[in-house]
Amino acid sequence: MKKGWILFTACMLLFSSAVIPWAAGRVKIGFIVKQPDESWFQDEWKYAEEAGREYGFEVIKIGGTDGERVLNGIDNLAAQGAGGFVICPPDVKLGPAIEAKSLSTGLKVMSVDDRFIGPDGKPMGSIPHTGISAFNIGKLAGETIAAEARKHRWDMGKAGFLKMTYDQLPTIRERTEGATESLIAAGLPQTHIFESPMKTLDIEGSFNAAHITITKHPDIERWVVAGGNDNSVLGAIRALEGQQFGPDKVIGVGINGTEAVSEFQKRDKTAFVASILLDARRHGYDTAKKMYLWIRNGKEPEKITWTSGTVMTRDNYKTLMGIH
Ligand code: FCA
Repeated sequence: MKKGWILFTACMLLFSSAVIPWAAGRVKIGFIVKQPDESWFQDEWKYAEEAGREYGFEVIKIGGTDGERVLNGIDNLAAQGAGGFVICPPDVKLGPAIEAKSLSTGLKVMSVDDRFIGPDGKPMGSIPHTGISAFNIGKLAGETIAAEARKHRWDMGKAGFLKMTYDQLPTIRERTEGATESLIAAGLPQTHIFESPMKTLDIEGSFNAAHITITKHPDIERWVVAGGNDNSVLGAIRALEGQQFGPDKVIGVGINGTEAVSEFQKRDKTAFVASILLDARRHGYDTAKKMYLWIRNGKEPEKITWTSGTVMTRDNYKTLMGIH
């Protein structure tokens, strides 16, 4: 009889750890990001780990810089007994493949920042997502540029707009479109919108794209710069500096805030006057916590969460970022 019980208990233990990985111990979740070297994503990881410490789950961080790394990463998560993962994909078109992989491995999936696109070209409503209100945040970036231009009595009718685009990613396209709307409303002529498509969404991609545009338009004496995130604007500002356009001739406003801090810490002001600070905590801590509760209690997260942003400048960044 006793032997029977031991056998039964052993079987139950084996069964539970094979079928419901978390039953074996602490819940594990994956947090996969497309650009692990960008401070925005390091912040998301940091906040996800904070949630993990508070709720007692483990966060497995994975740099998913391309499709292969993402799919292998998901297999690894399954092998390690994770119950699900939060992901900012390297390409939104990978959505269906990632969903299929999560189904075959039995892992739950939520997206953050960049929303999956389905085979029909539309956002995949089946996957819970946390993203930013991209168009409005872009508009706010444009309005911040316009306010700065007014402060210095610029004639917007003469300024050129370095529109740092990355249209393959809808959240970025919406941001640059939002900024354009505000700048037009502030008097920028349509003919002064100079699209500068970035090949990669980083400082180098921005630098290269801006360099081409600046060289093509030697007649422009003052530039305004907006893009999808801080790095998209920072590269362009560096390219302008290289062509003798300093802060008296350029106004740039980024988005994220995380990459803006080092710019504000420089002793001399640069043309990077502000950034729209996004809520990295909600994107990292909240998503990780939601994934944990989904695995632990079966509480499925709401399908969509949009977050907002705050204008951050040299004057208020210490307060907003909690820097002393
Ligand atoms: C995208 C951008 C990031 C960040 C995030 C909220 O993923 O690439 O820099 O802005 O949206």
